[in-house]
Amino acid sequence: MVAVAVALAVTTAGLVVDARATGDGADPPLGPGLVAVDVGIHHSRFSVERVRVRRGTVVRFVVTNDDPIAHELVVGGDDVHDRHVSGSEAVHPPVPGEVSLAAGDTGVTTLAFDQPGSYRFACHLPGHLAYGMHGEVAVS
Ligand SMILES: [Cu+2]
Repeated sequence: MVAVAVALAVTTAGLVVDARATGDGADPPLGPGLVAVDVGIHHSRFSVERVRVRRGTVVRFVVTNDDPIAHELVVGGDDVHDRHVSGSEAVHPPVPGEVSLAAGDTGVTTLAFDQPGSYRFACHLPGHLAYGMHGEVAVS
């Protein structure tokens, strides 16, 4: 099932936790509430493999593309990725959970995770997913 996507007007008021936290490993899961997760892209790899959050967490993905080529970050359930795997959407409008990144660009996308489960983030530009540009958001 798809995560319920909620577009939010994200403010910089002190709601965002340490942007380097991912809730992975020994860290407790992030949330609930609004959290920020920094995701770097370098040599067509995401710097983050797994993000763990509690249900009811709104994740603000701050994505920095260090590469000299374009990338994207699309996050959601299987239905979201099925729609993108054909690559028919070359550039993403401001849809929650989807951001396109030109070379050297930084972008932000925000998605609410209201249901427990395993969601994925990926870059669906041709060949990038197969190269390994994907990760998981685990919602407990
Ligand atoms: Cu890519």
